[in-house]
Amino acid sequence: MGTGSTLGLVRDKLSAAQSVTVLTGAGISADSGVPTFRGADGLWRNFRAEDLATPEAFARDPRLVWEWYNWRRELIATKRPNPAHEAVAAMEQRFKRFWLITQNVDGLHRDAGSRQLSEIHGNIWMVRCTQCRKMLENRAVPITILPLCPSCGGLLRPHIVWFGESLEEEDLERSAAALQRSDVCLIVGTSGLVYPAAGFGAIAKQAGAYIVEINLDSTPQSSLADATLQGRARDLVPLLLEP
Ligand code: BV8
Ligand code: ZN
Repeated sequence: MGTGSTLGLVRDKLSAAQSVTVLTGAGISADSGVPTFRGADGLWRNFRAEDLATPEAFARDPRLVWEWYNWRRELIATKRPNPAHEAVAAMEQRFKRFWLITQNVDGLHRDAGSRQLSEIHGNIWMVRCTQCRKMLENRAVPITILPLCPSCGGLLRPHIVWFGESLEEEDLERSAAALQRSDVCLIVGTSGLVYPAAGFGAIAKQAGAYIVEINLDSTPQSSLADATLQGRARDLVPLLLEP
């Protein structure tokens, strides 16, 4: 089916929906100029996210990991939400029950006004003390390398979920609750490779949700989608809200 007719179908599903859940990945921020993880521009000094976003890498070389995060903070600090982020934020007023689950750590959904959300992989503007676990917002650009805790002098780390680290219990619970009650689940701009987020579509599907995937390409979860809209999130997501 062409995008036109699929779009009409998805709009009908959404107009009848009481409860909508949206799952986003790096693709929704690509249109704001934030490099995706697995796209060509996802590399940094020929390191890959999987090599640097781990507790082992931080323990071995905290300076290198902080240099990577400082580079990303400097880049993200100049980026603004795009119409896809804004449309997702507007959905909070549109549906009786709405929840956003984002894998992105760039904070652009918050900047666009989203409040009903779980940032399941953390937020690049939040840091946490490795000693006293104090959490605080730190928007310094550049950030002092190595940043120390104002309370105990311990080494601060990004408040981000690294590979091999488990997600926060509260985020997992909120996500499961939203997915299990949704009438429609939109999966936007994620390659569906990173777990447990990559399994969230199946949870919603199992609970009877109508699954819509919005992506430039097909992904491992395209097979469970009831409708796929191929294209840029910034072009397609706003169209879902049109009367
Ligand atoms: C955990 C923070 C367990 C870092 C991130 C099997 C084998 C090996 C390992 C595992 C396995 N199963 C599970 C694991 C472990 C691992 C994992 O899944 N690994 C993967 C690589 C296989 N998972 C974990 O470690 C997770 N923890 O499982 O804990 C546990 C349990 C108990 C006790 C201890 C441990 C933690 C995962 C979190 C990792 N942290 N981020 C940072 O950002 O600095 S993940 C990282 O990838 C980002 O958060 C990112 O969001 C996420 C997923 O990537 P995507 O968002 O999908 O982005 P990507 O670039 O891949 O794709 C972009 C998509 O957008 C593409 O499809 C593209 O086509 C599309 N697109 C591009 N432009 C556009 C677009 N679409 C629309 N419009 C556009 N304009
Ligand atoms: Zn401390």
